[in-house]
Amino acid sequence: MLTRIDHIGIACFDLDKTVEFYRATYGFEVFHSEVNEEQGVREAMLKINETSDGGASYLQLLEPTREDSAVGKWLAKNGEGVHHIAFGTADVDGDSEAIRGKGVRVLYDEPRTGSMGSRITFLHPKDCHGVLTELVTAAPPAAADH
Ligand code: MC0
Repeated sequence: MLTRIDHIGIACFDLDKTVEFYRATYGFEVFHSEVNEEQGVREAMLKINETSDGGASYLQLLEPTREDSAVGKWLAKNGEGVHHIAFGTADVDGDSEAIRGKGVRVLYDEPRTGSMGSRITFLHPKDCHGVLTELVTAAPPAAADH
């Protein structure tokens, strides 16, 4: 069951400048940052609020580490802006299989590693009315390294 907006992914050319915009304009601070080489991104997570399912909602700022990454290709074509939306679930395996059964393309056979040790998968934007959609199961608190 999808229980929250886990994050909104925003593609940017310069992570440090974009982080500073969100800090100076809204007062949002970086909760966590990391490089995900598999996904080809340097990212910063800005926590917006805790949620009633024990999780939280974030803005995820993404700078590509290489031009041929998903975010690098998207930025070259579209410029900066909202890249994807991510829904939180306690069961990314079960929910992605259920959604696959409804005819939506799930991009990974098995969930991969996302921000803060989470397990993630993506749904093809062409099957989701133009929105690249991610499903996230957060790591247990002890495993999340931030
Ligand atoms: C591509 N398309 C999108 C899109 N990216 N539409 C909406 N939102 C996006 N973000 C559209 C293109 O405009 C194009 O439509 C069609 O999809 C094919 O795109 P493409 O440029 O030819 O690129 P592909 O097919 O090579 O790749 C698209 C695909 C890829 C969605 C499969 O980006 C992908 O695998 N994404 C999942 C991984 C990802 O995005 N990682 C970065 C975030 P037209 O009409 O022109 O044909 S990593 C992350 O978020 C992690 C770290 C985390 O949360 O923890």
